[in-house]
Amino acid sequence: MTEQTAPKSPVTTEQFIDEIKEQLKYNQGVTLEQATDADIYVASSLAVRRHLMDSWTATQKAMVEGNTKAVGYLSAEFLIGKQLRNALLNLGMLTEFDEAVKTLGHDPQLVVDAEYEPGLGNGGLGRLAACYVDSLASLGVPAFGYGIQYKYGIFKQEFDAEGKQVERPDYWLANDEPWGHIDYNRSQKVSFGGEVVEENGKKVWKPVWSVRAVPVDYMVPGYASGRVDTLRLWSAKSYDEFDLLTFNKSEYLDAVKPQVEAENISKILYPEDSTPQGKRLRLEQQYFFVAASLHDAIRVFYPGQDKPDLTTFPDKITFQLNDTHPVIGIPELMRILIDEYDYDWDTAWDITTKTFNYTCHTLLPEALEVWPVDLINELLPRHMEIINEINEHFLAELKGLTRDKERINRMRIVTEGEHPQVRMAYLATAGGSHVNGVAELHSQLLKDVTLRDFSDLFPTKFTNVTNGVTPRRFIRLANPRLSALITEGLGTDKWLSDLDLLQGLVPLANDDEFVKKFAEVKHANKVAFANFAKDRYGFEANPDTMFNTMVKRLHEYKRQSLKILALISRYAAIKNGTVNVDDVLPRTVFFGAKAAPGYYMAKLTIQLINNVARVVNNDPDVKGKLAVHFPANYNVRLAQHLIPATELDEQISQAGKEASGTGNMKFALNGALTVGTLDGANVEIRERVGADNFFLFGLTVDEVEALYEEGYDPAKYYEADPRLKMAIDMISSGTFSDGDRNTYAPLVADWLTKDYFMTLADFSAYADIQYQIEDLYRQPMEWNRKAILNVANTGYFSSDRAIEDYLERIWHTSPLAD
Ligand code: 26Y
Repeated sequence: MTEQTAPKSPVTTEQFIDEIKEQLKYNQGVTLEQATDADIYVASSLAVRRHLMDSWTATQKAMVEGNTKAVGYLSAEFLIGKQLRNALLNLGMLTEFDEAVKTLGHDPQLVVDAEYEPGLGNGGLGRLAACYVDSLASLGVPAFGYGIQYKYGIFKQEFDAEGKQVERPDYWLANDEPWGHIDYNRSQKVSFGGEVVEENGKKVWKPVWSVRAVPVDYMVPGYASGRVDTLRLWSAKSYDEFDLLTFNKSEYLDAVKPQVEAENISKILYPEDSTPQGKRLRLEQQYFFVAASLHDAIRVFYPGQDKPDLTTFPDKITFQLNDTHPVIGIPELMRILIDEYDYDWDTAWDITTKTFNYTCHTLLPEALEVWPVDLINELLPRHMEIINEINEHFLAELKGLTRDKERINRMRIVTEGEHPQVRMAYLATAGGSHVNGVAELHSQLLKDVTLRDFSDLFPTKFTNVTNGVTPRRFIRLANPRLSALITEGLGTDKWLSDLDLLQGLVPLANDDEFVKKFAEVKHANKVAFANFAKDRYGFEANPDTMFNTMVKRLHEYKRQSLKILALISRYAAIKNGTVNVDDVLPRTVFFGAKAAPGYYMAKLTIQLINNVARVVNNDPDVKGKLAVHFPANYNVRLAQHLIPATELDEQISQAGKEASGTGNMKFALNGALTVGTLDGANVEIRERVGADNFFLFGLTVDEVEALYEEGYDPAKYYEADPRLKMAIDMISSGTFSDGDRNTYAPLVADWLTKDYFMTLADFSAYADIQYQIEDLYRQPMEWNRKAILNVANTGYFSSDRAIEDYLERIWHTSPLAD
């Protein structure tokens, strides 16, 4: 990426004041005296949006007329976070905004706080999609993010009096939403159900119900690139016509039901993170947004053409499938080409396979989506025919490549048997040009294990693109103090568009003055977080203790249980005098995690963490030494506050289970040290920051495999390490359940008898490394030197670099010329 200095504001403060006033008057119809913080938020957002408009239309024009291929990022989730400050940053208007709002008598922070965060994603995959559209725009690559504007985003998490998770609906659209523009004039019709008939030797799909997909456009401003891309999120609206319906039967009500309920399609985000269930509505959602997006792209790139030459489609746009969720796009494009535009099979297949690429985000076999053939038949009968035909063609192709019948059978896209299913990951691999994993280790395991047969026969399809995160939101906006220090240290702010420049900080890790300034920044961030936490959550966090954080979805493989067991064991050791309280390094532990509503073990773990926090925080014996806080409803906003204040970050998943992780990158870039396993992108982070500057522990992938092979017995570890035994016994004795011995029995039973993710096997190594961590923390200069080296050496994990890798390895396209 060509480095850019910060953009210059298109307006003066005075002009911006006038623009805000104008919006208040002509859009909202309120006087300045009446205006609340929320009014000022809406007015300034609308004013800012206007400044993006010219670049947005220019970018689209250049895209359609230009000679560079666009990118279509198809994703069921975009966890974009709040928009206002990000837009201000990318336009160079942060200062003008602050000044204008103050002049108007409001507090800029309260105005920004009035924005309601859109929760249109579950976690890593959704946030990654948001970082990627940011980087596409910042690099000047023409792009569409295509997804769904869910009416209800990820549930709001609360905790009840017992510390259990309670889910509340997140009706974010009940608030003013100035960023999304609903474009009723560019809607698409998406149909479902019915049957396939033959007419004049041609297959014709006669669906029975339809839904209107209405685009809601969000502008995606590039940082200092002058380009603004589009995030187009589809919203489902009912048609009031029933003309499609063939209800000559008495089943009128049954027939119209899906039509009447069509708007349900975009009503709610599935709150699962990696355990797909065969849900009809989810398949409807997937087809809904993918079909609308493909038709939209044809409309955009072949305006006004009845019979466009779609053999050029792959030169116009390349579609990235963000996990298997949009994979139904492969048979849909085939259907469009064959049924709607009369192409023959081979031509259609050639266009389709050139158009799509697939990113896999998991290693857990149970997380790979499969759809029952019966369900697809019912909702999308023509697609099922096409999938069957793809399967037949693919099996024929395989026969030309290998004589190994078993292998061919393993690779079937449509399984055999009484309840046949479609394996979406296989369909994606067969139907696209490239398949990538999201970190080196993950991509290797995909090739060696998950998609091994495919990689053996189609080795050139497979590649890696290690994930990345946007430095604009996660350094500049989240951590202005560190940003200023980096700019001071490097003598330029160009690092925001070329994160490799952070390397220039390496020598400063030996400059005591700089290290002290860095330490001051971290401390100021801790104080700021403590204030935020007091204000927002009502708890006191002592900034003079180590801030130690574990934030991510709650999942057994991520092993929040390892963290809580180690914490309990430390607490127990103080309580029974095994450890002298004066020798304990004061530590404040923060958790943030949502559990899928139906995930029993995860929810029980949340309850345990909350109750450990309650007991520990109220115990005078450990006061000032150990505190645990679990703010509810971890989201992008909380991430932006907590990450800059964190000194020690936990990335402790079982090796071979976390595809990449992206929180790990955000923490390292903000100067936290990581305690972690050799999993996902941790491996690459450690390589780059240096083994001395990373706290590594735990089994490796190979050791995990070997242990499964020999027969894993967790009870052995419980007996062998008294620290572990003490912790588990303390839970069993009812310490964290008011004396009730049964509350956590299912967790304890699982640890002692199954422990699939080997928490117990890694416990001792994890408990041991705490001594190293604490020794280092007692030498603040040394700790901070290492923290600086983490910042300096992790520029690679910018999403700009990731997008450049996609451009080169997968998309084969480039930024628009000026
Ligand atoms: C099928 C449906 C229920 C579903 C919904 C969401 C399945 C999966 C997901 C989300 C998966 C996810 O967030 N995966 C994470 O993707 C990140 C970005 O690549 C990785 O860093 C992280 O390791 C991976 O768990």
